[in-house]
Amino acid sequence: MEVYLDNNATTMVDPKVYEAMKPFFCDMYGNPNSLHKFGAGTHPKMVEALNYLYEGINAADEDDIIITANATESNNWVLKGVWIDLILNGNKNHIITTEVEHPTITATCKFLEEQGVSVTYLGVNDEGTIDAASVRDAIREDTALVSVMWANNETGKLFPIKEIGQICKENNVLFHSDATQAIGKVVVDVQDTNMDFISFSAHKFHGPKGVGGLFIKAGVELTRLLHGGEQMGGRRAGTVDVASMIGMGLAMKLATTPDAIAYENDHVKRLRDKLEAAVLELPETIVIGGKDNRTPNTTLISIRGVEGESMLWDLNQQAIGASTGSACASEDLEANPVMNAFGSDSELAHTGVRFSLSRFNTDEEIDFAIETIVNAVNRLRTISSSYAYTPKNHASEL
Ligand code: 7TS
Repeated sequence: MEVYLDNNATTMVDPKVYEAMKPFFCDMYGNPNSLHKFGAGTHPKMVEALNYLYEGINAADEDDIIITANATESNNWVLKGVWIDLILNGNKNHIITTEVEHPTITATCKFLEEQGVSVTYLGVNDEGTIDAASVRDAIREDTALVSVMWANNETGKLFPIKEIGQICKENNVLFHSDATQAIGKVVVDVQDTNMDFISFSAHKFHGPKGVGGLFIKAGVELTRLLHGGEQMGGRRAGTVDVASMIGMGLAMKLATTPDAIAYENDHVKRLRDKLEAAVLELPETIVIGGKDNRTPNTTLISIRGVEGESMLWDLNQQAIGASTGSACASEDLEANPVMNAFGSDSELAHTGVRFSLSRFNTDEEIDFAIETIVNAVNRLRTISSSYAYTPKNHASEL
């Protein structure tokens, strides 16, 4: 049996999405900007896809949703666009974000700091989230943008987006949320939360890789970063990947209906909780950030005495895929920055394993995963105890 529990890294394309994309490779392959039937013939399906995207996040008709390459591009665009518009060409110089954003936010902020922008990185509390009031306290006269993720990719923790949206509105500051890990897991409503921008990536909700979106509220300026074409209403140049856009649209529809969200909170959450409860029966195991207020599919568990990477190795031997942190960062064995942000000791930071489920996981898979995890922990703990390993000694060596 193969068990895929790394859905926060990426998801399987829903077979229905794959079917919907197929005609646009070898049959309806025209450039959508061409006037002939090969090109313009794609428009009805593209419009349908766009409508699904609008409905999925409750955008208003006048708002914009720009098709991008992924959340990486959308996040970079918002930060660099705001820098150009309000900092280089305006009188602002400050951005507020959190310490636990995905590197597509934090690394871009570091780049902007090198350009002279002042950035406040809000720390998280014991539960791995921030208090909305800390945003209010950090806002200054020259604050251009607040960027706070909707849900954390490592812990699944949800942020107080609605309250932060209200605070930003009251203070006349632009508000962006990286909703990459929230779409399809919880309700993402851009109107209810006073959002100016949100970013998302199709492959996190059973769509194809290499396509994403940026929601821009009606009337909000954002300098274009890609010049040389009038696609996307002139906001982003480049021939649109028709198949991917259509795939993303259907994936959004399938992931965001009330039934789909209910299924996440019922089936997916039940499986996650079952897995988590079984692992927590092992001594010295904890859920990083605690169990409250999370996306239904994610758990980040620390198993004391078991190095995360060793655990993954054992799991992989049994064809179980999980991760220790962002797949993008897993080639280096640096302690996970999100865990460091919790102020966790370095041992804890090296022992986290992330299991992220999807609607395609089954009870049988989870039972097999539980059995394999328990065996792996017992094996790895036996090995580490033969080295007279104690967490304290280990910490002082680092
Ligand atoms: N934002 C968040 C919150 C993410 O989790 C990721 C990917 C991205 C942005 C970037 O998405 P992309 O489609 O542009 O690559 N996160 C992860 C992860 O947690 N493990 O692997 C990739």
